[in-house]
Amino acid sequence: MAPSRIAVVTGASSGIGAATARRLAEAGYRVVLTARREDRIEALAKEINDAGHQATAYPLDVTDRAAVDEFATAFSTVSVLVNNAGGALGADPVATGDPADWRTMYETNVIGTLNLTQALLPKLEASGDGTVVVVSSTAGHATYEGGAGYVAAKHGAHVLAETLRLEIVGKPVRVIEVAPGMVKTDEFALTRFGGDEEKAAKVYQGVAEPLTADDVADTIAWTVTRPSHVNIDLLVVRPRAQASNTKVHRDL
Ligand code: 8X3
Repeated sequence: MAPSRIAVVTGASSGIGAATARRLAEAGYRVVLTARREDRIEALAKEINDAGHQATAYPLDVTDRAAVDEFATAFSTVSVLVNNAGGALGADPVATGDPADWRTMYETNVIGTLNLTQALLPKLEASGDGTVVVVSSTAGHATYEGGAGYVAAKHGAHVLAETLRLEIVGKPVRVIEVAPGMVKTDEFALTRFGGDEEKAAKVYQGVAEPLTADDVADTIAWTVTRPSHVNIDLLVVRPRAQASNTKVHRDL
C-alpha cells in the first residue's frame, strides 16, 4: 500500500481547524495537527486514530519561526498545508483600537501563514502534487466598522495567497483561498471579545443558522480533493442569512 499523503493543519485545536483535520483524515490523508494547546490536539489525534484514520499531534506556535523550521524537518514531502491558525482581537474603531491587538493579529494571521508556507513549500513541491490552503475570511475582501485590525490582517492573508499563486505558477502546487463569513464556533467571538460571553453571543443573535466549523471544513476538503489540475482560487462561503459583512438577517 502506498504511504498516506500528509496534510498539515494549523490551528487544529478547535473550530474550523479541528473540523478540517477530521474531514481530511476521512478523505485518506495522514493529518498532522498543529496548535499551541497540546492536550487538545493530542485528544483530537486520538479521536481520529480511534476512528480508523491517521493523525499525529505536533504542538506548534505558528509565529515562532525557529520552531516552524524545526517542525518542517520532520517531513520529506507534504501534500497539503492548511493555514488556518489566526483569529480576531477586539472590535474597536480605528480611533481607539489597541495597536498591540493589531500587531498580534498580523503576526498570527499573516506571519504565521508566511512561516508555515515558506517552511513547507519545498516539501509541497517535492510531493509532486501539493496544495496550500489559506483560510482567510470575508474580512479579507471587504471592511466593516470596528473590524479594521482584523480586516487589515485578513487582507494580508488574501494578498499572500494571491501573490504566491502568481509566483509559483508552473510548479506542481495549488494555492487555494477559502474565505468564510459568519461561522459560529466555540472560540472565535469569545476570543475576539476577551472572554465576554454576552458580547460574543450578540454576534450571532437572531441569525437562524450561522455556518458551523464543519460547514467550512466541508468546503475546504472539497477544494483540496478536486483533481490536481483544478485550482479553486477563491471560495467565499457565508450562511444564507448573511448577504455581506454588514447585511445580516436577524429574527429578533
Ligand atoms: C470572520 C468573519 O465577519 O467576523 O472571519 O469578520 S467576520
